[in-house]
Amino acid sequence: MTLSPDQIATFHRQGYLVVDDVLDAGLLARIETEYADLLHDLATGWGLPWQGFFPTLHAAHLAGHDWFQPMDISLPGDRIRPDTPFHAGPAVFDLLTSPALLDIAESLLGPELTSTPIQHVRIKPPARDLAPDEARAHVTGTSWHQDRAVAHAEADATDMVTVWVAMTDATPENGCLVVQPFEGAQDMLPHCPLSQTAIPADHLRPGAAHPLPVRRGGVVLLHPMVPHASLDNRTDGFRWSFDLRYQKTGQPTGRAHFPEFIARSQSAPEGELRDWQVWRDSWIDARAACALRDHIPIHRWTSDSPLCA
Ligand SMILES: O=C(O)CCC(=O)C(=O)O
Ligand SMILES: [Fe+2]
Repeated sequence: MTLSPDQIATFHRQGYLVVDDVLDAGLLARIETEYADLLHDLATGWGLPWQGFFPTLHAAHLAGHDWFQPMDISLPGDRIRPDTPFHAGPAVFDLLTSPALLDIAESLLGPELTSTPIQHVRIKPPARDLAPDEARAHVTGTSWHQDRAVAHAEADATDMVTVWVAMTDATPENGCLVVQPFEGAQDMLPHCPLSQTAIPADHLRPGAAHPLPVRRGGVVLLHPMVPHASLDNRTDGFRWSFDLRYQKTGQPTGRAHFPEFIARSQSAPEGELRDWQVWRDSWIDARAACALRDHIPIHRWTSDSPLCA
């Protein structure tokens, strides 16, 4: 799905764009099946009966199992071990390389597209079931930030877009995204390493937060400089999304210790990655390399700024 000139202009003016009905039902179903198979195996290991995807995930969560990292499509920002689990399967690879998403990314970035390794799944349980100290932005609400700010500074000039994919309807009740729309040029704001890396409230415009509900199969596009957060999930169900990122090939991703790949190339199509197992193996290799070296912080912010007191 190509973006119209109006949509492209709106994206640059606001810093975000909601696009409905992007992904076809077949791909969504294959992703669900892949995640159900994954959770089925995890549940077997934990001695939990299979009750269907969300009920089993709920039971695993209440029983205190670490279900998030084995389901994520990236390695963690903290210490990586030789056996840190993650998920890289064929249906997720089909999502990363889906023509529908690449056409959107090409509309904004041109025809030489790299899939960046800054990508996650977020399957968020009801907030009432979270531990009081749960801080992970992949499990609970996400604090205000700019995506530019949570990559390394070497990528500050990279042409990049975040593509946030709704696997379930996202609503203000279940924890959809909220943005602070651009009002002219947007600087990088300070971020503080609080329980999450977050923009201090006095650097945000009061009352500017704008919720972005989107139906299953739709996407939200975020400019790397747009401040955004997500709401708490105040429903009884799970809120499921993926956030993926595409950029112009040849620029730094801002997370060089994780693997990127060429998702589309007009000039050299033979360089496009087409084999999901090669993609999975690139993450396995990155894990082995990271496990052997000192931990690499995933962003630049430290708590000694006066703003963070
Ligand atoms: O889904 C969320 O909670 C936050 C997502 C986000 O910050 C992003 O996609 O960049
Ligand atoms: Fe973000």
